Amino acid sequence: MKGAILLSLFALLAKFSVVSPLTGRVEFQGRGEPGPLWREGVRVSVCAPGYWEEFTTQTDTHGRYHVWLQNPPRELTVCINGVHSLGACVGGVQRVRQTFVVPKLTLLEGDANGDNRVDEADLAILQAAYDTSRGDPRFDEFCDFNLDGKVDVVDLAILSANMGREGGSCGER
Ligand SMILES: [Ca+2]
Ligand SMILES: [Ca+2]
Repeated sequence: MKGAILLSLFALLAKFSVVSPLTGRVEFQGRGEPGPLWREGVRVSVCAPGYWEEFTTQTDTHGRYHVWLQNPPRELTVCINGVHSLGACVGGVQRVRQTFVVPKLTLLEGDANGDNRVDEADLAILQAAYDTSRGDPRFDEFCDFNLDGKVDVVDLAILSANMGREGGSCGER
């Protein structure tokens, strides 16, 4: 009897709590075709007036990610950050059937210190680790933007291409 009451209580609660999947795909600047290097821990920020959620999740080898939203509004802004990329945002994301499908976003790399800007501070970090490979004491994975295990001219070119850029964001809660 108690169990039956609990079950109907859960059913009632479930009616009031709408859970919607959100899915999307990113591509990583400088990493070539989809593959193992496209798996990365990313931060997914979702916001709208009066709504703010943030998740950490992992992309798959095609850069796809999924999160679940609790009682989301009809329209969302979604921002994605990789480990050393600028935040990439898109607004006006709406539910299609039950799922929010985020258009593909390109993650621009070069933010070695994670402040959502690419500037001289990132260049200084890269310079300190320049011309090293993984295992070298000076090697710094935060400026190995293309994840090839080396900090070299390729990473420098990626950083230079984004010098002065600032990433998008959902802001703080
Ligand atoms: Ca930075
Ligand atoms: Ca590299």
